[in-house]
Amino acid sequence: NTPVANQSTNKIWKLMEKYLPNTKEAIQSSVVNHVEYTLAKTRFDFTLLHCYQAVSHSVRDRLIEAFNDTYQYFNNKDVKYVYYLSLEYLIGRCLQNALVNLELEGQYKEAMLDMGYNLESVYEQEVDPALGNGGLGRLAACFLDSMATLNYPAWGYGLRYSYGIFRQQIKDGYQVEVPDYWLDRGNPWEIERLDVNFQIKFYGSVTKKVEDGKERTIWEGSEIIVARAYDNPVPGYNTFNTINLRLWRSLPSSEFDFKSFNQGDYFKALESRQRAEFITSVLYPNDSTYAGKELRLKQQYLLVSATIQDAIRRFKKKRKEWKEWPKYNALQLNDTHPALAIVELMRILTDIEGLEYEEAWELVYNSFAYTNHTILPEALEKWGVDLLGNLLPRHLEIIYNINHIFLEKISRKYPNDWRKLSALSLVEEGTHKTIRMANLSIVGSHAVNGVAALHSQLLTSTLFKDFYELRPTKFQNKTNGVTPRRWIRCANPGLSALLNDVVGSDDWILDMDILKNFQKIADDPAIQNRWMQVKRQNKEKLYWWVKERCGVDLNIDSLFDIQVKRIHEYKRQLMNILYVIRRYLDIKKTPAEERRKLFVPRSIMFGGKAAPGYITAKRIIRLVNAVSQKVNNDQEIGDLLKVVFLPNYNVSNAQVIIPASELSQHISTAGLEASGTSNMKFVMNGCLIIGTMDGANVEIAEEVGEENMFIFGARVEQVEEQRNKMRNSNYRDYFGPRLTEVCDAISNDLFGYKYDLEALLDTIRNKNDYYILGADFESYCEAQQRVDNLYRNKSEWTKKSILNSLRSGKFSSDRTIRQYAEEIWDLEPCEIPNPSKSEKER
Ligand code: GPW
Repeated sequence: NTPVANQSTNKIWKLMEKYLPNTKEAIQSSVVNHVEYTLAKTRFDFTLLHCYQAVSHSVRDRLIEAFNDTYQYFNNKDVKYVYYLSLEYLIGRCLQNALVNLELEGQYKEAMLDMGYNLESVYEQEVDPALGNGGLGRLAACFLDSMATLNYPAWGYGLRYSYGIFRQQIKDGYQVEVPDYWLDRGNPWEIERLDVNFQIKFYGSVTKKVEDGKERTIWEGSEIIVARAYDNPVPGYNTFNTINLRLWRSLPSSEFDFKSFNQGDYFKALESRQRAEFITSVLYPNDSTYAGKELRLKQQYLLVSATIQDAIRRFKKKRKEWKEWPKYNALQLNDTHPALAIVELMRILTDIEGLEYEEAWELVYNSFAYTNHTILPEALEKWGVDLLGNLLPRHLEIIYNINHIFLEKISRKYPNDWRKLSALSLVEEGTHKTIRMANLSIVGSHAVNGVAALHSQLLTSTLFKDFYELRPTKFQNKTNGVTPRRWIRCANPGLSALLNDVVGSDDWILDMDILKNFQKIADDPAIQNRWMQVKRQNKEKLYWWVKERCGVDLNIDSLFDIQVKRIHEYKRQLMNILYVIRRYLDIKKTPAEERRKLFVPRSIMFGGKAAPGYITAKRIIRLVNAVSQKVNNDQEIGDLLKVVFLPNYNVSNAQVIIPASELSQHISTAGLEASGTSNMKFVMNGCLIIGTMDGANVEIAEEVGEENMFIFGARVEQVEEQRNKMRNSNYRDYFGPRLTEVCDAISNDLFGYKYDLEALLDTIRNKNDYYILGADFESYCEAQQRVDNLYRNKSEWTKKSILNSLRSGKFSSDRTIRQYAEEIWDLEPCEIPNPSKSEKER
């Protein structure tokens, strides 16, 4: 770690103070340099892919300048850091986002065009890094963008999976999962840190030793691997701040090797090296479902242990006392997946640093905070004590210890209240004893939050009620948000230009709330026209996307009606497709000459991945494709109704799909969608929502006005009542004739695939219809009728579209991150000076 030469005199440091200029010539020369010296390409084998790689490297150079300066500045200013811990980051493509945030897109466009390349087709060469499942991972990515933009001293920490979420193909109407080896063309954005490695231990045994009258605990792991850092710069918008997303990759440890090699079994030793590398190989493809696999626990611990070691190393360099830890560090848990961080910090502070238990707990408690993202019981992590105790024996001991001290306090406060005690306990007793990771996260954190007002309210009144009563001030709400940089500025350049003209500047990108001042434009016919033009251009883009990938010719003038999200029973894609069938049957029953009067032409699109083991979700995809096949090939129907399944929904596809949509569906059973975040993206892009009063839809309704949405269905308070009704009646009476007829059509094999589809229908006919599709169906159909009626009035529709967009300011992740910083992290922004200004100007 000693520099090779005197820092103040060595010429290398002086030379490095120069920055890359932003002129066309400088950009071109940097790109050309990378073509020649980084890629070693000649004119004879130079493809668009190589062009993308050279451009990315040239942008990366700039990111590195900013990134190094940022952390050096943070360090000099002795700031507090927030560490955002997440097992998932769905960052999406980087090139355009980086150029937009560095405010260089125009210059690069020009520089590339001048060399004969269209920047947009260069963008299309990039793989979409998909190191996440859905909303939770995408939220983490939006948060990084906002943390960088708002100049917060932050670090993102995660895992560098070799395989992200699988690529979805549709074969014969079924989902097929293809491994996503996203690194096969290299990754120009990351910086491999060969010198940032931490040892990670697994298994082994715990012993106690007495040293100078003090008991010491020693955990000796029997499997040792290494976590290596890969840094991914995250540029802020309109600032020189660039923060780091540090992703860990597992590697074999050389120390461990010597032992095995010396035992003489060469191949066995190599095998164990490969096992080490395997840990960060693949992202678990479950969304909102706990699988309980040991490999997943290893992933979680690797992230947690490497991150805590890194944070401690950084803190120690400051030479502060341990009691100052919470003053300098905030750690945010993105759900319970990284909850072991609480235990790992306790372990290091007590076993290694020698702090007293109470002292250590104080530091842990005051630095950690936990975000809950669901109340679905199947998503709540509960690790078996057998598995946890085997893999991390010392951590299990510490958990028992935390629990013991916690429950003693509880029983003093509520003597003999056994119900309370067992509800609050970190340990769930039973034939299979487990550790409740949510309870651990709550007990170890000074702040716990839900992700939308309704969700946070449900947490304190149901799932975490007993904890809430114990310490009501610990519980908060932080309504989710999304970044307008990626979701408007990058994804919808037409709308961005229009908003620039309306506002007279691009200030809205940093302050979405100012859009509210321009609501009067919603009635202006000239603006309405331009608004419709923008939407039409976006629809054209999606039209070609669909034609190429699905072979379906959509009518661009039809209503683009879209539901894209992970396939889940609670999200009720099934209700959507059952309504599509209802519409199909109704059209068929109507005399041909009256059809156009009664039905607005619609293109109904579905997209989303099903977890590979989630049979019902896969059957929903099968049903959508069966209906699509039947309806799209029915000559009588023509363009009145088209149904498409959009394959491989991911971030880059979302950037095409969302700006093109006119109606989007957010129709979960009330109470079950914690927030939803695509609802916010759709609203920003001037799309109307058909939805239930669930998650953030409730707050969207508050902001944009219920009259500008299509709200339907049971409210949270009514759901249980509806379930009870269902339990006591035959589905035929309960469904009503319209839904019954739809189910019968499927049963009568109108769409084929009877075996799969009957089983699917049974989830609502004979299994108590937990998600109350039957109860909500009629109200859903009525809302759909309101959609048709409004769409006939283009001007009214457009007015509502404009108002949705202009009133969506609350849902910028900038608002969310400011609230986290002020109300949980106690974190101040720290903006680095503009390096293009001379020393004196600063
Ligand atoms: F189960 N969410 C998700 F809570 O995408 F952990 N994956 C998950 O595994 C979980 C939640 C978990 C989603 C919620 O379903 C969605 O409502 C929310 O908007 C999003 O997280 C971000 O908060």
